[in-house]
Amino acid sequence: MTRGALIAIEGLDRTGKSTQTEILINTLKQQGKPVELIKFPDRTTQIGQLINKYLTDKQFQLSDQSAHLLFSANRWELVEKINKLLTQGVTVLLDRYVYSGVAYSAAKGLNFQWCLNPDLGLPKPDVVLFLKFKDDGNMKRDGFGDERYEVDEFQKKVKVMFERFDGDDNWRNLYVDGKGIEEVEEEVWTHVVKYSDGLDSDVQLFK
Ligand code: FDM
Ligand code: MG
Repeated sequence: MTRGALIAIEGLDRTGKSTQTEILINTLKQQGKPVELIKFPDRTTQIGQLINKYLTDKQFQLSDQSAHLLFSANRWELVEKINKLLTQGVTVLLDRYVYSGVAYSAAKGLNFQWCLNPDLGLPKPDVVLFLKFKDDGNMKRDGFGDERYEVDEFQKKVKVMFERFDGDDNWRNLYVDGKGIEEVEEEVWTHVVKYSDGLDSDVQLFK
């Protein structure tokens, strides 16, 4: 039975993830391929609303560990939905996922493996597109600086943590420096096209 592909788009803030996921969704839809977008954090659930408060209200205090576990819990809230869609042959596009979860928390000084532990058992993406600036170009983009983590020094630490996943066989670096939306879009497609009709293999889990 062919299942849908699980595709994650990752990156620092203001690297174009949401723009590219939206384009990719449209491309797949135009080809008549069933696809669903899931954005993490999903701020609409009960846990998601708490996360939203944490991100937007700097007075709202949570320990780093508690915040981390909420982000993970937010993924576990949606795992049933993700698995069901994949089984139905729907391509699931994730705008941020486990990798953001680990990178942002580990950048605060929490142990990397400790950060990954609560996500063990979640479905592992078939492919991860990591939108990446060679320098700190994301921090110069409009809109940067509004939320809790949008601070230059912190973003640099997050980048280092993201890069610890580089080398995983599903990881694809996609450099966006100086590129227009369409150029990035084409590159995204070259990485995704082979998954666009689904896969016959079982979905892997984080372990
Ligand atoms: N973020 C996102 C985390 O710290 N942990 C997570 O598990 C996830 C999914 O939340 F700064 C951070 C990353 C970002 C913030 O994300 C909100 P969006 O994509 O800007 O909404
Ligand atoms: Mg953001």
